[in-house]
Amino acid sequence: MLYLVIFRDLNGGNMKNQRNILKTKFIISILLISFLLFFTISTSLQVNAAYPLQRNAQAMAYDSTNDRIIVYGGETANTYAYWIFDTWAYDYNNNEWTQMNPTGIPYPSVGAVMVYDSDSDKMIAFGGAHAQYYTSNETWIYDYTTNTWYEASPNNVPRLRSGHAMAYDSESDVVIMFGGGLSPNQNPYGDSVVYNDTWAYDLNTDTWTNMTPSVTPLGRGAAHISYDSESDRIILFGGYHLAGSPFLDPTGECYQKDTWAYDYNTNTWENVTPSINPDPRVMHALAYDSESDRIIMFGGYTHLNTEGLQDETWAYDYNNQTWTQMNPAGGLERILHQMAYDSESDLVVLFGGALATQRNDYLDETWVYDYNTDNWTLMPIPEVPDDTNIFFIPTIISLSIIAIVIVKRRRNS
Ligand SMILES: [Ca+2]
Ligand SMILES: [Ca+2]
Ligand SMILES: [Ca+2]
Ligand SMILES: [Ca+2]
Repeated sequence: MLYLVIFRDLNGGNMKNQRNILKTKFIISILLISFLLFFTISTSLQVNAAYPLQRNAQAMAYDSTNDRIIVYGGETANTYAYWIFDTWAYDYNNNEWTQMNPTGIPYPSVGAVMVYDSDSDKMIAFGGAHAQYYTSNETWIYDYTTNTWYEASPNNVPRLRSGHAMAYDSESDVVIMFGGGLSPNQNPYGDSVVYNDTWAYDLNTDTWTNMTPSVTPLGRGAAHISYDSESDRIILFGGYHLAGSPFLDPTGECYQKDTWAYDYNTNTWENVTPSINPDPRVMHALAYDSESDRIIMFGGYTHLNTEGLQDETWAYDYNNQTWTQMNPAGGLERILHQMAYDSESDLVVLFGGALATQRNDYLDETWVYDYNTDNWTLMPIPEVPDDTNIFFIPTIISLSIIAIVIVKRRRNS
């Protein structure tokens, strides 16, 4: 409406000033059109997507206060140029992804691990890589309610790493981190050293503590841990022990199939020895279904399978120390995906991952797993929100006006 008001005022001029008026109209129209086009394009780029880009090695966790799955970063193609730094929130109840465009953006993008601190209602992310040759030991905090990322400044920080594992012990209100590694050039895709250190982070005091338990699992990267709240134990499975890319192990000896349970209260790792073990694997994901009291494990990579990629679903019960292979419909094999348990909906949500070891076939699918019915469901692709193109009509109107102005100007000259 602004340009209509301006044009009405300008029309008060006499015939002498007609050319100047037309010139002014022309300039104003150009300015308005440029602004609207710019706004339309930039707005579309930000919100046009109804769901996140395909990716792997992203960070993901469930915010139980707000009933949202939060996803941050990752890589959307297999080169450093395609690392992404966006934050998304997924609401399973409405199958709705929202791009958050938060204040503050963490630098670590690929391989940062994020967990939800339910006591503080904050996401806590650690490590990962900024870019080629820059592995991180930064601690970043995300608050969904204020839509803000900020970097914490703890005094005592763990070494630089990626490929580590993290989980939140809600009974003790601490984040537990185990292992990971670092390559000499800080390339996140293959480690030359792997760690076996256990750390605890307390957000309330902004303190990392090296726990130095007397017995620890073998050092490893690409493992996963998850917290069993009923038993108050952190459960670890898999990972690779030897340095180097996990894809380059010809014998598979570095792949682990041991199950460990960590109790923060006693600072004790227990080597659980279930009678049945899943095959050794790396780059899988774990999530704890608190309603069913089971750790759910899905996917990953193992040399024992000729194709390498796994589509197995397993459930671990710490109380009985048993792994049970589930039998849902298959075909979702992948690596470097992430999973989080939506406790309000009683479902494990899976997002992203890759379909090839060269990570050249990336996924943008959202799946949910219901342990009670042993069923994976592919969520329908969400539609682009209707209000995305709210600037489309004003742009068309502006284009029409400028066309009329140009025609009039030519007739009058
Ligand atoms: Ca505890
Ligand atoms: Ca349990
Ligand atoms: Ca359940
Ligand atoms: Ca939900």
